[in-house]
Amino acid sequence: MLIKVINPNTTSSMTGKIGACARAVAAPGTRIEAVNPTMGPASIESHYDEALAVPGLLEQIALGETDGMDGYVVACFGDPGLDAARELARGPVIGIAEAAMHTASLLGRGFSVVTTLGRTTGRAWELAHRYGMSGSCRNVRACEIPVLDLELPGSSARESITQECKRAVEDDGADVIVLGCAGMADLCRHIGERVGVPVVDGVAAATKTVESLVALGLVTSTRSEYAGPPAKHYDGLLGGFTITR
Ligand code: 2AL
Repeated sequence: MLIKVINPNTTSSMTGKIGACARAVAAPGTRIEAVNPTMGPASIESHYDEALAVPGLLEQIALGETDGMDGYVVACFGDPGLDAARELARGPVIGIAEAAMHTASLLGRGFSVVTTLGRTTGRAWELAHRYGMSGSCRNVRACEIPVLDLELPGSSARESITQECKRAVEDDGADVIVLGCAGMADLCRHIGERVGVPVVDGVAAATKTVESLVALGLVTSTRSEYAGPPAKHYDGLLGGFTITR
C-alpha cells in the first residue's frame, strides 16, 4: 500500500519529522511517501497562508494520482484544501485535525486541542463544528509558539506545550489531548508520558485511518460533491491547474 503524506508548507525539516512519525505507525506492507510543495508558505498560521498553501498541495495530489497512490494524508491542522483534494484523488484523503478529533472522541468524553498560535484557534473550532465534534471539544488552547519555532533545536517549545496540556486536563477537564500542529508529531510520546491522559497526534491518527480505509477497500464517494472537478481553463499563474478531461 502506498500512502502519500503531504506537509502543505514548504519546510522540509518538518516534512522529515512528519514522515518519520507516519512510518513509525504504518504497517509493514505500507510505504509512506512524505512530501511538501515547492511553492507556498514556509508555515501555515493564518487564513492567507492556508489559502496560498492549497495550490501546492493540489499539485502534490495530482502528481500522486499519476504515481498510483492509494491514499493521502493532509498534514496540517487546518486541514487546508481537504475538499478539493478529495475531488482530485481516487483514494481516501484524510486531514490530521479530522483524524485526531475523531480518534480522540473514541477515547474519552471530551478532548482539548493544544495548538500553536491563538489566531489559529478559530479555525480549529470551525473544524470541530464541521466534524460534528462540538459536543466533544472542550477547549482549543494556544501556546503562542510559531510553527517554525517547533523546528528549532533546543527550543523550550516541548515544555511549554506539555504545561499547556496539563492545564487542559486540570482546567478543561479534558479526558484526551489533541496536538494541534503537524510539527508537534514528534512530541506526542513525551507529552503522553507526562499528562496522564491519552495524547493524539493527527499525523499518526490520519495515517492509520487512511491505511484502514484502503485495507477495507473504501474510497471517497464520487456520487456528487466529490466527483472530479469539471473541465475548465485556469488563467495566469494557475494555468497549470487547468482541467482538460
Ligand atoms: C499548522 C500545521 O499543522 N502546519 C503548519 O504549518 N501549521 N497548524 C497550526 N495550527 O499551526
